Amino acid sequence: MTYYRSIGAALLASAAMVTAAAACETTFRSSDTHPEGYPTVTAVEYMGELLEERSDGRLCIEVFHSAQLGEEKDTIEQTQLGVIDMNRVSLGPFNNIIEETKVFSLPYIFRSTDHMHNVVDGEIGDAILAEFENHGLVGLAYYDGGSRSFYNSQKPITSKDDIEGLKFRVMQSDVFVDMVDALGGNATPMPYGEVYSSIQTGVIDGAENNWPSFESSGHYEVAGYYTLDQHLIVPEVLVMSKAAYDKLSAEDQALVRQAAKDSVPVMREQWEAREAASEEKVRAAGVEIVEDIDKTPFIEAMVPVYEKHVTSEKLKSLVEQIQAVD
Ligand code: GTR
Repeated sequence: MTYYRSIGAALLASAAMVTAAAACETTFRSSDTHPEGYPTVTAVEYMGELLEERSDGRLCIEVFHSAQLGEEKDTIEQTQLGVIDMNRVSLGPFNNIIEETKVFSLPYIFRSTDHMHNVVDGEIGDAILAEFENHGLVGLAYYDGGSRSFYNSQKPITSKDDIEGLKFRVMQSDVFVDMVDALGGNATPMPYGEVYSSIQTGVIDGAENNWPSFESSGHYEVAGYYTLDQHLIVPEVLVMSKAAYDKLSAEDQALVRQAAKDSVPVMREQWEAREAASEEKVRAAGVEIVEDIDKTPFIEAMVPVYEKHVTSEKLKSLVEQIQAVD
């Protein structure tokens, strides 16, 4: 009896799912490198729920997590081409494509997460999002990416000098290559998915990332030293292919933009919780954490990076505007 009842319930549930799916006139395929349950993934899923509800079931989003659609650099190209509809990525891999995004990827440009929020939630944030439209993309929203710090398999980094000679993976952006070089290390740009095995086999000594990525990628299993130098606070960004966006009516475009914006506070809340949970897990695993490092030599070493990348009047003015925000 119970058996038949549960089969009946399961059939009903799947019938309901088929009906809901059938009602979606358009399902946007959205890419993410992170696994199920990671705050960037759940935020876009939440956005999908809002969109479906507000469009009476016409517009849906399917999130392909865990890099199912590819690594970030490739999925960005595919989103520009319209092969992928939506993409949640770090702003870093856009640096070599959209110059203006560099200003949010400069080491120590943001004083804190609050400072970053004040910048991206204001006019400067909107201006950078608008730049995506010149590159086949529509910038929808910024998500949190915490602060990134160095980890490695060799030794605790207790001062800038300890970085000398260490080989670090960075995201595919010249800004980050120059950042590591300026600190005396060797930078290797590499897709995220290759980092674990590259540390394990000694191709690189380490990488840099925030607590949730350090934890969810399992990098902490092969890199037992984490130094909280917090050199980067790079926001994450949610973009849509302009090809997909342009097919929508003005009303639906507004629905998409609003649902994306409304997912931001939810994402921020989940991010905070995940940061704490990931930190706890990494600490419990016995990773050696250097917390009270003197950041001044790190900050001073970044002068040539700014000089090399902030060259146009436009970028110089953006940097000044960011620094002037509270
Ligand atoms: C994470 C970020 C990802 C990806 C990754 C990386 O913090 O959320 O989008 O950029 O870092 O280092 O490649």
